[in-house]
Amino acid sequence: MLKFYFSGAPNPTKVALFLEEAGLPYEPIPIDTRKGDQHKPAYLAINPNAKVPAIVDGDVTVFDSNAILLYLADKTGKFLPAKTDKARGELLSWLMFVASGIGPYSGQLVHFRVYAPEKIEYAINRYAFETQRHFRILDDHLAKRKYMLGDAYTIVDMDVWGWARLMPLGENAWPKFPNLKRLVDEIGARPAAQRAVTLKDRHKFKTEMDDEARKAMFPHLTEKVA
Ligand SMILES: N[C@@H](CCC(=O)N[C@@H](CS)C(=O)NCC(=O)O)C(=O)O
Repeated sequence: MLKFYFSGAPNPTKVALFLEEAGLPYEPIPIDTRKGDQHKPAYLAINPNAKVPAIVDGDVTVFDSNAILLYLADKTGKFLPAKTDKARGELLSWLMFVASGIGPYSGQLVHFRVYAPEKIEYAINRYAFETQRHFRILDDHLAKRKYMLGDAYTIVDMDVWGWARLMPLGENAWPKFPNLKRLVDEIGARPAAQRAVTLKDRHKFKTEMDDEARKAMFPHLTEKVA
């Protein structure tokens, strides 16, 4: 059975959404990143990047949420747009937009706002600005179509939902993105999304951000590079 290495964080949750939507049988394997499971040799053999999610599907290993969504969609033929070069181009463009823009900027914004030991105004504003710019692009795009790729619900919508549902700019920012809100609410109401979000409750993940968690997740705190 497909093994799904996960935590309750945004990137694993969008893969959980696909697995639940597609009805694929899977074995969820918790990786407690606040306890340092991501750095254990057995997990590094699966994902050398020491992050979640990852999957092992027979003799196939895939890491990175965006790569996993594409792999699973191609494999099952589900949640993909029409089989045309034009639609494939749009699919790849928006997947990479989420992978290289929405994900990293949202993650760094949360890092500098919530976890950084010093609150650096420049860094917070830089990441808030870029996060807002990326979400505005999504919102404008969704003003003209129901889903990211048109009329059909695809892996790009799942990819967007992963971070957008947590609105890293803060709940007060939602009025700026009414079209994105419509999509996030619609997906959030789907039974598969509810199962994806509550998957983490089957395991007792560590919640404290103590020294052990900081060492595992923010190793730069003790290793000066620049
Ligand atoms: N590009 C990767 C990013 C993965 C990522 O940053 N995962 C976070 C959770 S959302 C993680 O594993 N954090 C633990 C750590 O940084 O040690 C993906 O989309 O899968």
